[in-house]
Amino acid sequence: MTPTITAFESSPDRGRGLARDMRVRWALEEVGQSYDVRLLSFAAMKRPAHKAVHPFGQIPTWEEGDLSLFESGAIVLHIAEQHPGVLLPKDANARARAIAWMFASLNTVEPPIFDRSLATFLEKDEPWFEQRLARLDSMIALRLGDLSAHLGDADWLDGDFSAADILMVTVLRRAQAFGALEAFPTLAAYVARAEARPAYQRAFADQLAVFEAASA
Ligand code: GTB
Repeated sequence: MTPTITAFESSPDRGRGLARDMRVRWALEEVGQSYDVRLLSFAAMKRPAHKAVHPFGQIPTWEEGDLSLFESGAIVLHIAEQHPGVLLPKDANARARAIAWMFASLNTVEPPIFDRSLATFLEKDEPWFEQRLARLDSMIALRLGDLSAHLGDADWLDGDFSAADILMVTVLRRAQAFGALEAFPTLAAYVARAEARPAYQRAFADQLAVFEAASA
């Protein structure tokens, strides 16, 4: 059965692949699974029909047969589990480590990066904005410094390319959009290596085509 995911009808990122459907599209391309996309306006996301699938009225979601899922990390994990050995190692310990990196991407690295993006358009008129920005920037630099040290000369986070790299790279691309990778060439090279993957490029082209069609 072909799964259906949801995405923005017209992404506010103007086709830069920064919304979280990108990580789901990329995972699907890596495992060679075709999929359908249901595009949603902001209004449609908040309607009961979509909130029955996503309790918080957001994208992305996943529907396949009688399974519906929300949370991009859970969806990427589900895709990886359906294709053993492609996006998660078969070895139990290596698999556990890859899953730890999936959580690290979403729980440890993404929060200050996402908060900074949000702050720059929701809080920029607040009197404490500059202090908040400085605090977020230093937290981001701390996380990126440790991540860069972990990566070192390795191509991927832990052995072979995995679902963890999909999540981490999509998080880092968000940081790259505001220049935070300039001080971390190891991470910029890691992102470039991932972006060179054919599966990434197909996913990127597909989400860009949605934006271009919407703005034509
Ligand atoms: N934790 C959830 C997950 O990982 O799936 C978070 C989902 C989420 O934040 N979805 C966002 C959404 O639906 C889209 S991705 N927002 C609409 C709403 O909450 O009403 C976040 C996003 C939005 C825009 C950009 N951008 O323009 O650059 C980047 C990322």
